[in-house]
Amino acid sequence: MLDRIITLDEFIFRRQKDFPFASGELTNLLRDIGVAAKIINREVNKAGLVNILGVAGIENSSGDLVQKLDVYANEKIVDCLKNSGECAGITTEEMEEFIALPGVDGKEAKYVVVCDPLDGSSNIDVNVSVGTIFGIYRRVSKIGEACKVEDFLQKGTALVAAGYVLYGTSTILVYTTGNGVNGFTLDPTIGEFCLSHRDIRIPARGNYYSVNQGYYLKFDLEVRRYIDHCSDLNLGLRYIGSMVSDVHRIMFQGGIFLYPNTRKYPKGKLRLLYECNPMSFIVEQAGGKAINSKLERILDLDITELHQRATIAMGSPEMVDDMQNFVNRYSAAAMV
Ligand code: FDP
Repeated sequence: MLDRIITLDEFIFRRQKDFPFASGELTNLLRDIGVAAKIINREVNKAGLVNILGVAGIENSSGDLVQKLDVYANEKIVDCLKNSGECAGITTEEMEEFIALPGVDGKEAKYVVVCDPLDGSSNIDVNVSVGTIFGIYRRVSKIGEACKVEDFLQKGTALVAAGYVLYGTSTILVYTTGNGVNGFTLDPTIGEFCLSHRDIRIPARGNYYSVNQGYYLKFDLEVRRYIDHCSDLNLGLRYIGSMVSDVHRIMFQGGIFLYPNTRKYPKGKLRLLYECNPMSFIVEQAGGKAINSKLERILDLDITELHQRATIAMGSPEMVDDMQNFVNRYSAAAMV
């Protein structure tokens, strides 16, 4: 039980004081992302009214053009970071190229942000949970000059902070700065994210596995055998089809989330920069594991393109180890 309400801003500020040389820039940046999350949350909550307010791409009754929510979420994140002055550049899953942001009031920023503004967006029209994922890197190019693509093409191990916001039955923001994972639930009555889940730890095992089993026949043999094993163990299948929601469940109840290669997506579907790396950083910080189908640690993968895809298996550490054993065993068998 928490004895009194601690807001996200207060928590971030307190944590800053734990780092003697912290300048407050990361603190401000995290706070700005929290503000963007509240704005997106407001719009996500109105999504069901879309038939009343107007259909995306068409003018609503007030004469405003109604936007698709993922486009809206992208704009809001970019706007919040543009005005913050703490961000040298941003790249998102929605944009072809990154944007370099100019300094504000003569101050040059040292961080860049990567973001999937609305993950699981195919779920919006049917009122199923969606999320926002973000990651923060320290730029590697010279501060004072426009940021470069190299600032974004950094391995997951270089992440300074990462988080996600889940717009579910309640809205929750979960983040890490590499020192544990904490969750904050939005209290709509006061408009604040309040500390609700301190030091989240993923259970070593869980009772569910999460994969799009509709693609079963398109998976490699070793993945199919692992899925059979999960079924043999009587594990339940849970697949929302929104990565943030599926991984969030695993953060608390344990389990494994898989998005392997398929014939349609030979390199995997999910994006390394916007989805796999930030979520893997969070999962590892909570005691979990995240690897790809070649059994490489996600956070160690080289990244050469902003929109690079990756395969992924993440979640409870012992379940990821099991999956690893299956891959080793059956891929060796396939080579004989
Ligand atoms: P979406 O396409 O709806 O945005 O990366 C996007 C993602 O959703 C993940 O959130 C989700 O886990 C996955 O794709 C769902 O893909 P499938 O429909 O192919 O299972």
